[in-house]
Amino acid sequence: MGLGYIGLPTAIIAAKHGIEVVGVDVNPAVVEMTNNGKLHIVEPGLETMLKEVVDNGSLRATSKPEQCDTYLIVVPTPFKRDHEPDISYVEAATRTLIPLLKAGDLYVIESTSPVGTTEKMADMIFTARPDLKGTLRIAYCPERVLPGNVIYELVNNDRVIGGIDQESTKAAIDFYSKFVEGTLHETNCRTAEMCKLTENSSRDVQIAFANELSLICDKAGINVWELINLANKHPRVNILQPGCGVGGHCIAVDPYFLTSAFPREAMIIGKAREINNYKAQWCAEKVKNTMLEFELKNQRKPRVAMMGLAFKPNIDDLRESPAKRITTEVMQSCNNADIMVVEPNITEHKVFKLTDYQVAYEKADIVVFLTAHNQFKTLPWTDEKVILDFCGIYKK
Ligand code: SAJ
Repeated sequence: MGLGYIGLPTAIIAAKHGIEVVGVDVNPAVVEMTNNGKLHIVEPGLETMLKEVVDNGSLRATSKPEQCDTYLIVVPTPFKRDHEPDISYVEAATRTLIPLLKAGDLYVIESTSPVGTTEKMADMIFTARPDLKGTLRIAYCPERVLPGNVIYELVNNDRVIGGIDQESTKAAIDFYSKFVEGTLHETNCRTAEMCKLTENSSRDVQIAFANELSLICDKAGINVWELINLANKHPRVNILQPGCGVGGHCIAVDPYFLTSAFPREAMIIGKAREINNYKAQWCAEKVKNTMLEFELKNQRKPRVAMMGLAFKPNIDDLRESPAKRITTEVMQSCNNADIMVVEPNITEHKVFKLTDYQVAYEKADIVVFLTAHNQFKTLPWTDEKVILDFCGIYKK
């Protein structure tokens, strides 16, 4: 249920391993493209596999769920304005399945969800279908694949599998063992839900620590890249890399599932979110101040290259990207300054006019590195330009 960044690769991999898969999505374009063997997401090597499983009939996409034996809920769980988690897609998908469920079926939620969601869905199902009590297996199994490496990680990553009871956990283990070679770790559904939130919140906190160091070092006149490199020489220290903020649909989102459910207890987790969001504002201010200083010194407005829009290096995904937010803010704050926008991983953008990265670098007086794309690392450092390196291109 859901053929997005996770659901579609999961459907394809399961079909590749001999499981007959019906892929359900509310978006008719996704259904049509999938049945035509065309990917609607970017994932290396996946389209060949899609064509294979569609051609041999082991994967079929449709907009209406059909009676199966195992149901995976892989729909989005965004959050609302005030960072309240929104599980309405999980509820809606579950509701459409209730009439189809039969004794012995397996129902698994994969979507990142607030602690307690699986039990909530179990209550909803058993209230509508008391006949299924004790025979329907219900579990939670989060995914942890890295976009761009999904095929390998879906098969090889360990998985955490938590049922509402022992039989459910076992049934889910039996299912995933058909295509997962990583170790399948048994637990209960609340712990499995919490594990996903813990993994991503821990990363957000670690990144916040690195970003906080970058603020301190900027004020202290210390090269933060050199500092972190030296501190990490300690055998048990592993400080992550500062950036221009934290983007994407995961690390920047999942911690709110904990701060909204446990506002008094999730203190570091909440503060880390504030720091990572503040870092993007701090970068935007830095760019604007640097532009003003240039104008005062040179009696003309600077030509500025904003290098990178994607939310992390070497991908084309701009979702929740701090680089995009910073670029927008800088462009809005300085009329008729010459701002060149660079993103080598996309060819066009409906809002930004894109400039080739080498052309922008040559023409710019101020070069702002926002996303550490590999192409940028080939650009030579020069004292002729003002370089703001927020993502460690040169580590100077
Ligand atoms: N970032 C930094 N400094 C770092 C590392 C990352 O600023 O040292 C930034 C990145 O630029 C990006 C954001 O953090 O804006 C998130 O980057 P990421 O490398 O965590 O990538 P995601 O969000 O695509 O993937 C994460 C992964 N989770 C963990 O590493 C714990 C992935 O395994 C999860 O499956 C994914 O979230 C998810 O779907 O939950």
